[in-house]
Order: sequence, then C-alpha cells, then structure tokens
Amino acid sequence: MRIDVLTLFPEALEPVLASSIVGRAVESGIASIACTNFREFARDKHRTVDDRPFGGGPGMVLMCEPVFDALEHVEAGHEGQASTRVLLTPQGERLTQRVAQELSQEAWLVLLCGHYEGFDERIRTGIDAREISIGDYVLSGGESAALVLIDAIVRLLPGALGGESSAHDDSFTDGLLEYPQYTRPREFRGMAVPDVLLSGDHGSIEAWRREQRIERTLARRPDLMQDRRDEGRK
Ligand code: 6GU
Repeated sequence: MRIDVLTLFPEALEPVLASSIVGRAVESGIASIACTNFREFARDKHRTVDDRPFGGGPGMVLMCEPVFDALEHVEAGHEGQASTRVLLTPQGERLTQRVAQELSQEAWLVLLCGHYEGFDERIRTGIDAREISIGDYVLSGGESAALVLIDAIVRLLPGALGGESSAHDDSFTDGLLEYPQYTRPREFRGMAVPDVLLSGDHGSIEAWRREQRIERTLARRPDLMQDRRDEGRK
C-alpha cells in the first residue's frame, strides 16, 4: 500500500511513521509512506498557506491553492493509478475498525490533514474525499488523527504484525473487547494468575477467554454488545 500524507507538519509525523509496527512495515516494503508539506506549494514569497476568514471571526483558514496544488503534484507522480482521498476533519465520519478495514483494502491513500481553525470549504467540496474524524473531541490539527488512522490501517496489512501474531482476534474485529492477558511471574504482590491459564487445558482456556470477552464487553461497552445484536451476530 502507498500512503501520501499532505500536511503543514511533516517533521512531526516522520519520526512516528519510522517507529514501531508502521516503521517496520515501511522497512519491509509492505507500506510506503511519504509526507508532503502544503507550504512548498505556497504561491507568495512569504510561503503563506492560511488567511483570515471572509466575514470575520477568529483564527486563520487553510487556503485552497496550496492544498489543491500539493494534491495535484502528489497524484501527478503516479499517473494512471487511482488514489483514495481522505480528509481528516472533526466533521467527518467516525473512525471505527470497520472503516480501517475498508481503507486497508485500498492500494493508494492520500491523507489530507486539516488545520487548527479549519480549511476553506472549497477544499472539502472540490476534492472528492472520504471525510474521517477519529472521535468526538477537538484536536489542534489533523496530524495526530492521521497517525492514528495510519496505525489502524497498516497493522491490518498482510505481514505487518509479523510472526504468528495477527490482527484477526483484536478487540473490535468481532465487536468484542479483548480477554485479559498474563505473563510471568505467576504471583505478583499477592495477585495471582487465574488457575485456568496454568491448567494446560486448551479447551477450558479458550472457553474462559471467550467468557471474559463477553463479560467485559457487557460491563464496559454495552453499546458494542447492542451493535453485535443489530448485525445479527451470535
Ligand atoms: Cl480528524 N481533526 C481534528 N482537528 N480534530 C479531530 C479529528 C480530526 N478527529 C477528532 N477530532
């Protein structure tokens, strides 16, 4: 998968994208990720990318020209391929595991990071982009949201998690939270590992884990339980 990120702060994204699972996926060629700075496409000598809003009001608004120019430049480098454009905005569709799964099927994503105060509405209406929000709270810019989205997508790409681990039994993949995990020591400050996990009985362990997942989901996220019922799952 190819991912282009259009942003005012590539230097904030690059070290995170080079670390951990995402960094390893890039190194092994599973994903290729490039950041492009809107500011390189500013048209004046001050490299202006934002301006005061028409009609007045606080803050600055990201301008059309540098965004359209950056997008067209990035896409012109790959003539003939179709990109899927994603605009990161608190007004977008909420990111869920399902949305991440859908986007992980695409060959080429172009992510556009919004700006503190907002962007010119014609960026939204003039670019055919899927608009995505990572949750109901306000971030200063779309950059941290883009990192969240990239992490959620890249770890779903075949081979990204490596070894025997897989995203298949993650929380949310089937609408349930994860079961609790333990490692050595068997007892820590008076807290013991549940006996069943030490029993060697794989059938009982599997049953216990399933029970734990259902119990936890009911207790902590009854909304997820309802979603499962609505989708007709067992
Ligand atoms: Cl994508 N951007 C901003 N600025 N704030 C957000 C968001 C995105 N998603 C949730 N809050």
